[in-house]
Amino acid sequence: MIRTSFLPALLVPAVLALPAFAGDEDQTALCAEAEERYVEIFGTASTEAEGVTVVTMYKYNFCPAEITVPVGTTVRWVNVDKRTSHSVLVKGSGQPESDRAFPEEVIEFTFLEPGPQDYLCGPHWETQNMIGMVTVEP
Ligand SMILES: [Cu+2]
Repeated sequence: MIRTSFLPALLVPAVLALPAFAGDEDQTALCAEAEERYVEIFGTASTEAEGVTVVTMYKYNFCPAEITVPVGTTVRWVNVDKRTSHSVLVKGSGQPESDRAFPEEVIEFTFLEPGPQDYLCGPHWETQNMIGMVTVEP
């Protein structure tokens, strides 16, 4: 009963928002593809990686592009592309850009400072807008 009464309220904003978020729809499909690649390579879902939060790098995107994690979390970026290499530069960290991760390779970074942390892929942020954000909660 409660569920049905909430349904109209949820539906209306979703329908209204649809044109503005067409890009997000593409992103969702792309990230689903990235996850399929991940499972092909590693044989498990990315959410099953132990002790880390996985973000895939695929077709010039980070998937998901925005995550929220508790302080002390290690993020593991996994390149599930077939050819392209990517890097990670966490802008506010004072750390240099990572080495390139080639297909099936990973980059890890542990977030010790709370707050929003922008990061980017060195070779592709400017031309392909390959950027992401980790919100670190205290
Ligand atoms: Cu890249």
